[in-house]
Amino acid sequence: DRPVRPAPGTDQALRRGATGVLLGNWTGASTVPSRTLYPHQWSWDSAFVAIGLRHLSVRRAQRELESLFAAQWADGRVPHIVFNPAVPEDAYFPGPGFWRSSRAGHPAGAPPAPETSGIVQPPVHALAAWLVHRADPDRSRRRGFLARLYPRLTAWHDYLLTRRDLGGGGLAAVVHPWEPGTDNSPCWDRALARVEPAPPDAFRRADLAHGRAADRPTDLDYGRYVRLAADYREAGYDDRRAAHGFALEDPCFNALLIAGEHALAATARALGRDGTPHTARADALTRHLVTRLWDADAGLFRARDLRTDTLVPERAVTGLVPLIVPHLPAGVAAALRATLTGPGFRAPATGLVPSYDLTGPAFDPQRYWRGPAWFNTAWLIQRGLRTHRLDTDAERLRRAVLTEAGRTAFAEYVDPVTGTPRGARHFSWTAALALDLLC
Ligand code: 9WN
Repeated sequence: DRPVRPAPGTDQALRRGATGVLLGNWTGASTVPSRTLYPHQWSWDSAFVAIGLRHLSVRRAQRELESLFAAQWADGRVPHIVFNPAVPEDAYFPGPGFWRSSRAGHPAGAPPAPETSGIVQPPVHALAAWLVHRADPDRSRRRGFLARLYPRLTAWHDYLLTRRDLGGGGLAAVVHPWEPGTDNSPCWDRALARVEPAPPDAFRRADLAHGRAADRPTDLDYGRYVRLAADYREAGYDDRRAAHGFALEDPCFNALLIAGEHALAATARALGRDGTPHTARADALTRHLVTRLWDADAGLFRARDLRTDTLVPERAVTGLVPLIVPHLPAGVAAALRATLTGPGFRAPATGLVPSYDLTGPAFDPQRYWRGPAWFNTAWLIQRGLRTHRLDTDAERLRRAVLTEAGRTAFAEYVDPVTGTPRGARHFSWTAALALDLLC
């Protein structure tokens, strides 16, 4: 007898589809974001994946985070890519031969193995570890999951709060457009315009073998990404020595750090330790976030360019993600909600949140982080709406994530105007976060 297939469009079919994606993208120790476009382990992808995976296998979700932190550097940084040695060098650019992390003598202290990149991604990990623990606290305790991860998570946040406080204002800075995870967002255009691009014949892109050129960053973008990464590499990835031609404070990155400190406070308490140092750090970070990045007139947070010490004028979804911060000053959450439901960020075709202001001058419905709607930011914003008891809005967004994830075969991103799926399909965090919202 053939098993009865769940009707397409039902929650059961979605659960089955999401499970299939996560099983298919599992490599034995971690999950690739996409079998074709991204054949290694990515830092914030792994955190989002663990959040979904905990509903299928708590053990795998723990492994996902543990394998990432096994590649942590001595200075505390968690690299944005951990390379799979079984994958050929030319399958992804820039690969291990570009980053050369294991080369001896880095003051930053990269591990001898595995090979990794030298930059970071947003700190979603402490939140993910806490949610994975909560899925099965007994099993977590038996394996010493939190006890083993806690010092590593603390070292990771310490790195961001010390070496990366480049502006001296108490927030963490990103030093490459790949670090905030929103590579070609218009937020980075002005800062990138000051970077001399590497010549086009100095590198070979692998992404265009799998993704449509119109959906991806341009060659000029890549020239600048390569220049910045090579300069950092030549400075030994040492933040005290590197010139950091690109340095910005991103609201999404710092909001995740705040959520992470709150998760570390809960983690410390679960381990019988004092959580108050983390709560104090979260409160201080929240104050700095509001002082340095809140724009009341625009009704959202903006990135601060540390080279000019000015706020970037572009309005992006990353400015709405601070809704996940629990103790915002009076009026901020309501203002963010108004922006979210206003003409700039309400995408009627999908109900998702575009990555960039629909009415903004640089809006492009297809190209990556310049307009398309992504599922990880939608998941974060729906969580933030719940944090501030905006449950009706949160429920609407939750349903939109589920509908769009299923309709698009777990697309990497979606054209917010037409609903056309873009980028990779069977994308891991889309499946993982849909699964999380089903449970
Ligand atoms: C560079 C893996 C990653 C995501 C990022 C997304 C994209 C990489 C790329 O893919 O970036 O890190 O090659 O474009 O922008 O958020 O983590 O899914």
